[in-house]
Amino acid sequence: MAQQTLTLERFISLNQPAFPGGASVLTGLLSQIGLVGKYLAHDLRRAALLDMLGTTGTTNVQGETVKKLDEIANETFVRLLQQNGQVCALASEEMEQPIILPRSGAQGAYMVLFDPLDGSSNTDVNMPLGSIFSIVMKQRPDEVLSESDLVRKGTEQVAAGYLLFGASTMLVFTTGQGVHGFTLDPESGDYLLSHKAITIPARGKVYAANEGNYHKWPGGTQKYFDYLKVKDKATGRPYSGRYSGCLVADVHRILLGGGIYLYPGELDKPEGKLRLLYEANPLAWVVERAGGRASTGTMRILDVEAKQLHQRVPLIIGSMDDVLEAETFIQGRRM
Ligand code: AHM
Ligand code: MG
Repeated sequence: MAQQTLTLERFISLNQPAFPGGASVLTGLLSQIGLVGKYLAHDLRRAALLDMLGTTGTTNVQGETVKKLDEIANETFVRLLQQNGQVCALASEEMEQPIILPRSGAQGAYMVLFDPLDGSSNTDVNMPLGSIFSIVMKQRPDEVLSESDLVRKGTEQVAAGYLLFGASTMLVFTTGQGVHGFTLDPESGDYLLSHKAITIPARGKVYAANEGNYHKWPGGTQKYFDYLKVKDKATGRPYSGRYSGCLVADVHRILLGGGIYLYPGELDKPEGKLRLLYEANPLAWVVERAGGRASTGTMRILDVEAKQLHQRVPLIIGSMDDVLEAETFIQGRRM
């Protein structure tokens, strides 16, 4: 089998000249995120041997228990992106407030919002994990930044993607021109192009959701799940359930093979669980650019008006036809 040899850096320099600031800026930013991925992959591989599993004993801004690896991942992102020179602000699931870099130093034009360790309930059981990032630009070069400047609509992203820590480490991203996947070659330490111009099938056979929440869901959502399980050869049902507890891993499977991931709103928690700015928006853009759809159930994720840094949103994402069909049930247009 032919070995892939096109590195992330070379691919960007050949293919992404239209990125604001130029291909070299994008190369610098994505390489740095790739470097974060290398550090995290290294830590995750050895975590059980180095007392890095379990919790820190604290809770984050969302009231969730913080894992030691959540903290380590966040520190790694912050440290490496602060050094990058192209970044002016950072926001993370693990930080109540963003970090605004001093204007006196080499402050860049880009703001990076990230979930440093997605699926952290998987840390202690050697299951897949991810990191998600969204990049937006400062609006004016002389702008003095505050938190509200990072709270932007998904359509304003200039780059977005994720790192996936599975059997191999991958970096998948879009800058609006296709979705491309790179696999970390442990021998050379390079990210090599393994998945060029990913397109998501219009329909899949897989659904991913935490069905333990079934009785918390509104009737329309329940009916959609009931529908997926009915045997019907013509429409490819029943669908297979595949849920890893890691959004990145579940969306990655669906991006490559089709299907639908749902973390819907609940009767007592209509806003759902996932965060708009650094979970839903970046994945929504990736999936849309691959030909899929991302919805709250009633509207396009990328059109949701962002109001708060840690705002939550219901997320229904995946193959175009599957998401459209789920919307018909959730909106009560189909029973
Ligand atoms: P996290 O970023 O704190 O790990 O939370 C996000 C995760 C997703 O990766 C995953 O799909 C979902 O939360 C799992 O939640 P639940 O345990 O409720 O199924
Ligand atoms: Mg997450």
